[in-house]
Amino acid sequence: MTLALYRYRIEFTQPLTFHGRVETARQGLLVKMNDGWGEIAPLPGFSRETLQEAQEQALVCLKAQVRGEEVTATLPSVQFGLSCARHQWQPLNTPLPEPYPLIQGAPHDLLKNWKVWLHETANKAKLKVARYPMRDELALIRLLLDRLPNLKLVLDANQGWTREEAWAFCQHLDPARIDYLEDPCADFNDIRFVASHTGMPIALDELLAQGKPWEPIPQLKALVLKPTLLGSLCRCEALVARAKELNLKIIVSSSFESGVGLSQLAKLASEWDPQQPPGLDTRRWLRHDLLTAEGEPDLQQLECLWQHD
Ligand code: OSB
Ligand code: MG
Repeated sequence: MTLALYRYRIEFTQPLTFHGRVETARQGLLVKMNDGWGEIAPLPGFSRETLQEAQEQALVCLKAQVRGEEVTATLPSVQFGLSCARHQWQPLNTPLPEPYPLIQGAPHDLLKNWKVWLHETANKAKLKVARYPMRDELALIRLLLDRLPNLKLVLDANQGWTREEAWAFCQHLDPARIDYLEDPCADFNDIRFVASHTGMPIALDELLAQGKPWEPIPQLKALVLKPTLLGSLCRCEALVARAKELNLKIIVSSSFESGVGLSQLAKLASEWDPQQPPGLDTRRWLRHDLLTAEGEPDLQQLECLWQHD
């Protein structure tokens, strides 16, 4: 069995803010098990573990495997990467809808250059909210919805509002033009309050990764699954089963992985909910990819940390 662990670094096209932390580049690990690859890339500001911790745990698991022992990873990014490297991937059979665009930037810039981000015919796009003054964010939302009559917006507050702030914001929105509002607040009771007082369709994302309690409410429309933050494919599949039971959309979403992780996430999306455009538009902020033209990781761009043949 060939096992190897590599490290990569990819510059972002512009600095990005993750829960208040400004990052200029993405760093992560690729794990190889025979012909299988997996990506281990904890996201600063979102993952509980650091890259260093993930690297140490991945090495412990890989070295145990060499000795014929089984050590179970406990860190979500390591669980995800190892389970991907071990997974028997089938080729993508149903073509997946294009990822919906993820729009980032200051409202006063986007008011001028929103056309850079959206086609005239876009029917779904995602915008971060709870970052700038409410008036500015609402002006941008109004402009986009006015100009693009077929557009429905996904708004993501990243748990940034109190229930009162979320309520105030939503009073200015038409729920029929909002595909769903992701994580308005950090606490499920506050989300329930916002949902029932505004009728806004809701999706859960970070709350799932944080392992916080939730239950179905009439306005809950979707679960956003970020496997790098959730952990093993098994844990993701349990959420997929729960979503199907409750008739919720499943949105597979990236955590700024390289092309290795992104192509696996696309396969998972086509398996779990092939109708839904996935949340994989993070690719546009990576200055380059790690894949060759043949779709294999390019070893020249990777630093080998450990190898066993
Ligand atoms: O806010 O959902 C988020 C990526 C990394 C960390 C957090 C988030 C995201 C995304 C990914 O938005 C793209 C998507 O979900 O459409
Ligand atoms: Mg989100």
